[in-house]
Amino acid sequence: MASIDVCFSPELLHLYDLKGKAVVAVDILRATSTMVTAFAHGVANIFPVMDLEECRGYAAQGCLTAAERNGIKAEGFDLGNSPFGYMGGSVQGRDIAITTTNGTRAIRLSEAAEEIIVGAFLNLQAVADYLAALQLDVLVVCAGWKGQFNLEDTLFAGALVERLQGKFSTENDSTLAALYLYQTAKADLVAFLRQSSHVRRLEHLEIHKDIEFCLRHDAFNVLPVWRQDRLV
Ligand code: 3SL
Repeated sequence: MASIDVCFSPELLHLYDLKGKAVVAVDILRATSTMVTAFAHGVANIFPVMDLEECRGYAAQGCLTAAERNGIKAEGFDLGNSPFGYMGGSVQGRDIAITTTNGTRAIRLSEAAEEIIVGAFLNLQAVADYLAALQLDVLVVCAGWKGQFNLEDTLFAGALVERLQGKFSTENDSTLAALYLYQTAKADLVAFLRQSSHVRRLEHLEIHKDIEFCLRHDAFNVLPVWRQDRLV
């Protein structure tokens, strides 16, 4: 039986062998939730990049550019990192280059994997179904915050483990920790996360509705997958 494991921060990726594995990259608040929302609203391709300058350069090839640093839209870019910025129809059929503080980094640092898919609560069942069919060993790569552990990405990992129980071996300590955390919190994730550092950080920026939106389960049946240099 294939296994599912959880890497709590991209800084811990050097401890894992990604070869032959499926990585689920996750940054619940908000990068991967925003990417899933963008695909659900008709975006064609997403180029996740690590650096502001590189991102800016994609404008020359017709991409919309999106950038966030420390929770705020970076100046001079078309879009920020709020899922609501990707809903109006203005992104339909477009390619987007995006860089965020942690989420795009988690994706790019996972490139040695056999498959990279982008996960969020918003597409949780689509992720679970894809992995169940694929039957590769899975590593959930939590974006965390500047190298440190965070609660919201770990909760997503736990939710995914819960959906894959019986289909994957779930016996690693990190996998069990994520599962138990999710089972403790799932009755009211918004309340549970009120004390988390990133929710407090974002609340200073008054983006309550982003937080509540990003915690919705199964809103979209889309699955962003990494192909060569982009998510499709
Ligand atoms: O760190 C990231 O990649 C972002 O998702 C952070 S924020 O939610 O936009 O503040």
